[in-house]
Amino acid sequence: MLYKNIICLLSILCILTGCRDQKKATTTKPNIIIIYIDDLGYGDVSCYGATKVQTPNVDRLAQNGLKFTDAHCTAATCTPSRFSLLTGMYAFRNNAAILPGDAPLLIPQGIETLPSMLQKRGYTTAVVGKWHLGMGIGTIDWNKPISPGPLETGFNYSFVIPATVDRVPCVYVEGHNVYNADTTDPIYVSYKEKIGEEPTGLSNPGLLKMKADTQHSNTIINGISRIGYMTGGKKARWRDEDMADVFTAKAKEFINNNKNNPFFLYLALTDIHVPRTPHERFLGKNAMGRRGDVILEMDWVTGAITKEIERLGIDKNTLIIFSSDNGPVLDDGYSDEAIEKAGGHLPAGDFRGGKYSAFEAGTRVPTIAYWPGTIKPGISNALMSQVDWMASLATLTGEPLTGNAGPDSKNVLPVLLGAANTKPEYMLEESFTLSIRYGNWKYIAPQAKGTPDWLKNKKIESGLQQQPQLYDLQSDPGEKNNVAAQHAEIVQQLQTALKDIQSATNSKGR
Ligand code: NG6
Ligand code: CA
Repeated sequence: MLYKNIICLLSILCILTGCRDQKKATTTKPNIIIIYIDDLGYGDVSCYGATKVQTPNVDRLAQNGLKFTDAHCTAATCTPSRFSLLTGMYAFRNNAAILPGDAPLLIPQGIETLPSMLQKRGYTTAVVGKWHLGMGIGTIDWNKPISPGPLETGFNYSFVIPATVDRVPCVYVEGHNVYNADTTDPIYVSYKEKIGEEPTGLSNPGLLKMKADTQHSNTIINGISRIGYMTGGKKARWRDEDMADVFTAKAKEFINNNKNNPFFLYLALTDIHVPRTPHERFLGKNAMGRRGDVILEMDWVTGAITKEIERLGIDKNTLIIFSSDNGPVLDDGYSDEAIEKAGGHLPAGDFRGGKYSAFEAGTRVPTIAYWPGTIKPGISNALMSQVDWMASLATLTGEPLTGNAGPDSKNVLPVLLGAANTKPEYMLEESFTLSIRYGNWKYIAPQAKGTPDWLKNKKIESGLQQQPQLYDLQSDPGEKNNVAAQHAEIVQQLQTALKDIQSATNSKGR
């Protein structure tokens, strides 16, 4: 009787204090889908203020989910951001920088990753889309099984392009093997010298769909010159215009195969990176030209995945996180009239900089967490970094990370699910230098060399200066007034915090 009474009392207490909901949130294993867009800027979708392009499917996630106004990828370029997202480790600890298409696997073997952690908790995991974290050891032979790669990093299934759409080899890799490989037409790749007899952008500009700068003027594949040289593998080559459809089909197949068990899908789209090659059904559909068309295409994919989850009746058991790997860029090597046709569109919203920049728009990206029935629709102004997703998803799916797993990843699950940020936290941004945020303060560490010429030539504001920079984003979101001289004590506080992060060697502060 007494036992029964205690149970009854505990149940009432639980209902009153909401611990039931908490229990549900910490013990369920929802499906998790990360839709990761390439180079999507803060202002590139209509729910974040774009007016020249409409993104109804992304907007639907924002309206029915949690829209973050101060969420960040960890770096202003792709490889470092993806590295941090998948390992819970800052990229500078592993010297992660933009990789060529034939680079070996960057993720150290044997470490816990976001997907390997989820695998251990019973998830089936997949990566579909852009990898850009290297594969193999040493020189890759594209005609043999390539390992280690995504499958050795915690994914049960992988269907990826090795690097970027503008880099060779222009083939998909499924598991360990080039997809549609033909042994009678072996693939060779070089980033050092021209190989094979195929035309290049420099030798045969008349064959090009889009003109390109010198770096993007090597082997022509599908009428587009690339970075790097490639020969062979004709049957295996992708057609850029089909890529969004191919990834959508593979993603849907994976979702269908795993609809009855917990799954994690990292869907890393290649839109809206250059070369911007929308499928014909999107071409010319937006007044901004190809850059607008690929925004429509990525919105379509987002809708296709959301609808598939609903069709299967698993939407209430699926957390979708939508975000980007770095800020926006208009001219990134191809003449696609992105600048000429922008027509007043602000890809970075009210923020300064973009891809390759230490200013806010380098890493502040559209970010939405959508989980009908669990995440209450709303807007969150909390500061959040993708490096913290690994620890947060660990907490969501069972128990916190332990040991050296995700050394820089902190559990911010309450923030991800909608709680307001309670206390200011430090947050790192990487972009040829290190910056640190604390509340509305933003400190950009000086960089001895200043802006490199290739960024100056593109008229990209790198945010790199030889002096310390401090901005108060509350009054100056556009980072126009460097107030370092007026706030020496804040500069010192942030420099010390930055140094502490740089010198930390273990899971300090988790
Ligand atoms: C740069 C390329 C750029 C793009 C970028 C990677 C040049 C001059 N520029 O090196 O076109 O491919 O790498 O973009 O080669 S990212 O989104 O994957 O980081
Ligand atoms: Ca990118």
